[in-house]
Amino acid sequence: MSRALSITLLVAAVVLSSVACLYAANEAQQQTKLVPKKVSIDSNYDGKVETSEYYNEKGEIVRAETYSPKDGLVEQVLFYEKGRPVRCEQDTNRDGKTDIWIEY
Ligand SMILES: [Ca+2]
Repeated sequence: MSRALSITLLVAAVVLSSVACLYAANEAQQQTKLVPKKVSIDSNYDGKVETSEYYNEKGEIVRAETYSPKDGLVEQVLFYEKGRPVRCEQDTNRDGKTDIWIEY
């Protein structure tokens, strides 16, 4: 194998591996952009959602709603900032209006 051919093959290998790394890095970057906006949870497997969680574009949870198992109305909303709970609002008498506010 001539020296020129060896150098050409070496350069080609370096270029191909660089392209493969760039492609993998780009793909990983795109995967990190896939974050849920809403997650609905049926924790007791009865086919009805008890909790819905909402997320911002960074993938941080911003709100979680809990529904009454009797009528499906929202009975509690938990608000988050930077992934931590900061406030909770509860509707204990099912009139659709908050009657308990909790700050954390
Ligand atoms: Ca359920």
